[in-house]
Amino acid sequence: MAYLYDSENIFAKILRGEIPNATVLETDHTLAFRDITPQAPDHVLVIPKGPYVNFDHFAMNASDAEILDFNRTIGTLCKMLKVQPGEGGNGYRLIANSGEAAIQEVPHMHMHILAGRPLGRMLN
Ligand code: DGP
Repeated sequence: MAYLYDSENIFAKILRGEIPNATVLETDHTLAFRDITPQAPDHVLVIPKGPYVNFDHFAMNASDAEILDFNRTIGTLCKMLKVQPGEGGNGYRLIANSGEAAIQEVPHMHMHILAGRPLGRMLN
């Protein structure tokens, strides 16, 4: 499977600083920022800085350091957003839309973190 990365996608522009964003957390390999059309009180997008189209492209091609950094960043964000019971939260949901069937809008790998309201059932 060949992955064709479009370097003009909106998240690539955010990474190059061409479009502003509300950054929540930045690390060596990962950027997390608020979604422009939030679906929950906390709606954060987490993206690798590398040019990966979707989750499987990232999972199969990113370095161990990039993958560890990405996962740790999500863990850190969960703490920052206080999503856990005992910290005032009530849980969260992670979503990585990949491809047409999932209606992936932006072709740069991203994980949504949704929290801050009851999220309902996931599948329909
Ligand atoms: P997806 O369907 O998984 O590809 O969702 C892409 C998300 O990206 C969608 O929730 C809206 C968000 N988004 C699109 N353009 C921008 C932007 O310019 N800035 C920010 N912060 N979010 C954006």
